[in-house]
Amino acid sequence: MAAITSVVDLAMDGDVAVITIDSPPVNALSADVRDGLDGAFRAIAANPALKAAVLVCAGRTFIAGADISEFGKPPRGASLHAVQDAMEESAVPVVAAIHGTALGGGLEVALCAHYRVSDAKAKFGLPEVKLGLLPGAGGTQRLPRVVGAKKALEMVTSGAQMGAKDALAAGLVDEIVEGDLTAGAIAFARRIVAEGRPLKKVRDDTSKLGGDAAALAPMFADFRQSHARAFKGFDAPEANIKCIEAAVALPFEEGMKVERSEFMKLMSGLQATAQRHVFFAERQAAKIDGLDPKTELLPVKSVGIIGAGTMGGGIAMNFLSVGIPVTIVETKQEALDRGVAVIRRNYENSAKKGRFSMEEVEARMGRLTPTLALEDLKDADLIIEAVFENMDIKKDIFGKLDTIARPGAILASNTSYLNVDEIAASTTRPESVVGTHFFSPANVMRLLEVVRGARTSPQVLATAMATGKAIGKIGVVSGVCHGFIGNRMLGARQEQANKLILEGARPADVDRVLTDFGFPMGPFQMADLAGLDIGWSAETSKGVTVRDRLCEAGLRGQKNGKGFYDYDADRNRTPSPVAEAIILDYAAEKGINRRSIDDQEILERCLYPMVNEGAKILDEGMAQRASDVDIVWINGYGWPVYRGGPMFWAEHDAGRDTIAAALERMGMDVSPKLKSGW
Ligand code: TC6
Repeated sequence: MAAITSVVDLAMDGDVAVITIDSPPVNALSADVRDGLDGAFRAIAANPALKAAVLVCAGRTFIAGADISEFGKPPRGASLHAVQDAMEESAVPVVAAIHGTALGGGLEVALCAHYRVSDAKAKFGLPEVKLGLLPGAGGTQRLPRVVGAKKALEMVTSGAQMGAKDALAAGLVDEIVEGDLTAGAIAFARRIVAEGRPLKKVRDDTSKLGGDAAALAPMFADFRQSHARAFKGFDAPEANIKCIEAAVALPFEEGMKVERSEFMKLMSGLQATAQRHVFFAERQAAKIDGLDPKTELLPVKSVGIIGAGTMGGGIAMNFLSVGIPVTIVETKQEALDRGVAVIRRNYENSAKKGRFSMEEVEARMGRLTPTLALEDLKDADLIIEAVFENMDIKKDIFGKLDTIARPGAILASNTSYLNVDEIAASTTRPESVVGTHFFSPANVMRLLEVVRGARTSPQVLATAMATGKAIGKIGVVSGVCHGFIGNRMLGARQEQANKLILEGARPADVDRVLTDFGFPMGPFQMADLAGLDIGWSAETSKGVTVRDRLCEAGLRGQKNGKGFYDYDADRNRTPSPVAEAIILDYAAEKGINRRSIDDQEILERCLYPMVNEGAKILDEGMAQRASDVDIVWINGYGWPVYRGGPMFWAEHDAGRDTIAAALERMGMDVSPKLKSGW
């Protein structure tokens, strides 16, 4: 084998050249890889004895894309387009041999090979849209020429991956290789040479596009319309659509020009920077300060859950879905039955939507053991308490668990606000206690705040994070403080939202400003959805808050069709005149002078204090890093991903200084880190 660069080798198998990329972790197209490929194709072109070339990757995957860490930096090394041209123009057939995931630039390179083979587990996709980009290495022009404009449109705007079987059916791969991939690819190359098959260039074949521009115009129009809501606020999907339209309407080279110009626009925009930040922030969140990455994990082969309500049931589903048995405990049979029925119904609904089979529903339900006896948790590896948010109840449960749970079991609380150290102190084993704060619906939402108590052991913390990953969550470590990272910041926003509606803004104005910003819903829509009477009861109501008054007037939110909004049978909402009258009366009673409040003030007053709270969380070391705060808000509270999270937004968009100055004008106590940076 001859090393072309430290990460690319060129070897000869008789008259077949084998190029191997070995650039861990994911063989991304770094400058070194591009230089290596450039050198390899030059060497191949200069060797007249060769009959074919195979491109293969070592390690866990084929090229997983451009090297994202190079984006936004000065260009270095051979250009990807030049490498692709050399490959496509090669005088001998080039076969790409694909395993793992051929993503982004990786798939775009493979599309310049004359043939593609893969193993049966390989996956193919153009996920650039998730980075606020489009496949800028010919992907928008070549993919539709292979799988058709419609399928390509779906793939580039969703970033969804295609499995090997579908790829074979679509013509994206020519053969699925059983056994050793490199050997299979070499044999395939020899076969096409022997059969005298042509040098297929994807760029030259328009037969699979599915029609010309006029014929496909209605398809594009429908696609835009049916995805308008999902794409709202994002720049990249529309740019991707335009490029696929260009692939249909224009000759290849012209289409490439459109791709280039749309790519450059996206690349220089803030959204791509924000989405790239989120990509790395997600991976960074898994790293725990001060913890040896080799910390041995505890086994989590069985889980106990206390509470079969909305949270407990949703949490249970996460484990059942990945094959981990769950024992779920309630105090009353009716509540237990109700909880189990909800889990079953959720699974059945998914099965009806075709996500999995009815047998799978039974398999998942078969892993669930409902019980009224806390003692049944004695063998569980991990026990998660998900009961009413009340310290005395939680302490009582943890005291009992201390006597029941096996030594070494992890005792977790799903508390969303309470002091995990105080809960831990009700046991004789605080090192085994950790917070695992799930977000509702717990089977859907990706965020998991893992709350590190003062005495939580490194093993327990590492296992909680790893368990989160195993059930498909993004774990973020938080210290112990009221509301942890997410709810503590939400509190700062809610306080302002509540003041704004008394000072003159309408609930619908506050909601509109925040949904225009990119949140899926505003604070008052959220309150209505959650139920205005959470934690409220007629017996104890003191009538001191607007919310008390709304509840006293029978407004409960979406559940009874009356809240800050009135809801019709289809859940269409209109601002509630009753709620408005209550707010006006309340403001008058408190002597608040109402005034007109513009959208900018609403935005600033809702978001700046939130950022300030995030910065205070960093001041106190409650979050490990600013990007963790961003991940919490993106995955738990619907902060628009294209704005990168509150701390990214403060740093790169709104401006820390601007925010600090505005907060000072509001008379608020400004975090030192907000002034100095984090
Ligand atoms: C593109 O191609 C544009 C083309 C236009 C050209 C002009 N670059 O996710 P994992 C790192 S855009 C640099 O934990 P997995 C990652 O940060 C790109 N680094 O592993 C992590 O580093 P750490 C289109 C990358 O097995 C490590 O690799 N491609 C890249 O769970 C392991 O990653 C994509 O968007 C990269 N492209 O999943 C694909 N990819 O260990 C992005 C990963 O220091 N990648 N790293 O924290 C993925 O989706 C997944 O990484 C995966 C592997 C499915 C390949």
